[in-house]
Amino acid sequence: MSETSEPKRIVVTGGAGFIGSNFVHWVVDNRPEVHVVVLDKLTYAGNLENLAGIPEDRMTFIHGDICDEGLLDEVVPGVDAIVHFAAESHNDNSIADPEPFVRTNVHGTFRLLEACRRHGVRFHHVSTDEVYGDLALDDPARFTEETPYCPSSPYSSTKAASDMLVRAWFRTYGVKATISNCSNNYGPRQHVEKFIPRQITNVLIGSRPKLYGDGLNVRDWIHTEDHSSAVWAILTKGRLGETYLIGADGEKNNIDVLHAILESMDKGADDFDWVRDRPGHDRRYAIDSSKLRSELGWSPKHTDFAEGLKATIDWYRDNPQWWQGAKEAVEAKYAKQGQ
Ligand code: NAD
Ligand code: TDX
Repeated sequence: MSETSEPKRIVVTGGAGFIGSNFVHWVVDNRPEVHVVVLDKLTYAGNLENLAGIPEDRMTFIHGDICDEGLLDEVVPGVDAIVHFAAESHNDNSIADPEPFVRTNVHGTFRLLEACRRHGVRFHHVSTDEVYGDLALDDPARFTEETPYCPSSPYSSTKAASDMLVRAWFRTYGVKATISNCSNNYGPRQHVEKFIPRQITNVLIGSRPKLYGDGLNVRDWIHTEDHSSAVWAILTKGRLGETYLIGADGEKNNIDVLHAILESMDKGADDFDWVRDRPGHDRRYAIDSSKLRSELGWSPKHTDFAEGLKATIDWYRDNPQWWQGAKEAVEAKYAKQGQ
């Protein structure tokens, strides 16, 4: 069973956040026949500036909560699909205060699935590779769609729970759903709480970058634009009920990424601080995306990480007004946690 038709009107939840807004720009730039309805609560992570420049006739913005059943009954009828990015997304926040994660990531996804069931709407769920737990540094294995779920943090456990709801709503109620689990994204408009933007902006304000633990944890980096094209491929060509892993063969340890940032910004290799490790810190993520590549013919465009990182550094350097307002509060929160 597959859904090969191109949707004409889609709801993008979390479309004012990092990956959601990059997806909205991608759709507006690449699919001229599609109208996007962004539904976003504008939490600390949502920013209307992320959608600046999008023509009014291509996008409608709705300020609201995915947990609001009444609102969903107004927004969902008549659309062809929901692409669900909205979430509480930061592991460190989930360790400090897990409740909003359970609310938005689990209950919010439940509300959206129920709305899709009532109104017969196609659903694509954007999830993370963190649902699979972690791999050892010396393990040659990578995650596949068959890897058992084993989440470590409050964040990843709520994402795992939401994936399970999607599978059950497909099997039991026939909701037309797909799931994607993607690795770590980088690119413009990522919140300064996350690793790469935090280190870039620390250098820009004259502070020292902060590395957790021994710095050897590995993340599998993908440019957010490649995540967007993969989500579109799954939405339009993916088999219903299936999960697709999204990754671009970008495994790197944190200290190597930090050294690349320091070098690009004319700093010395030791110009950073070691800080307290994250409790339960996952060691390594690695994605085998062969199913997505062979079945749907997808491949990433941004295969040169050093080049993508330089462009990301330039974006933060050129757009200080975008991040300066959030920076102080984020660093005050980290300082309290010894990070
Ligand atoms: P983000 O934190 O930058 O953005 C989240 C957006 O969701 C914000 O605009 C926020 O206002 C909105 N939102 C939060 N709660 C809401 C609610 N109750 N109702 C409506 N809107 C709400 O997150 P991101 O990094 O862009 O991640 C987007 C999605 O991609 C998430 O589902 C995340 O789990 C997934 N993901 C992220 C990564 C990554 O590297 N960042 C990797 C794989 C998957
Ligand atoms: O200051 C820091 N220093 C540091 O060493 C921060 C903020 C992070 N780190 C480390 C922790 C991780 O090993 O860098 C790595 C990346 O950290 P994050 O940017 O917080 O990402 P991660 O926890 O890997 O999760 C991200 O990828 C998967 C996203 O935030 C999730 O939403 C996504 O699901």
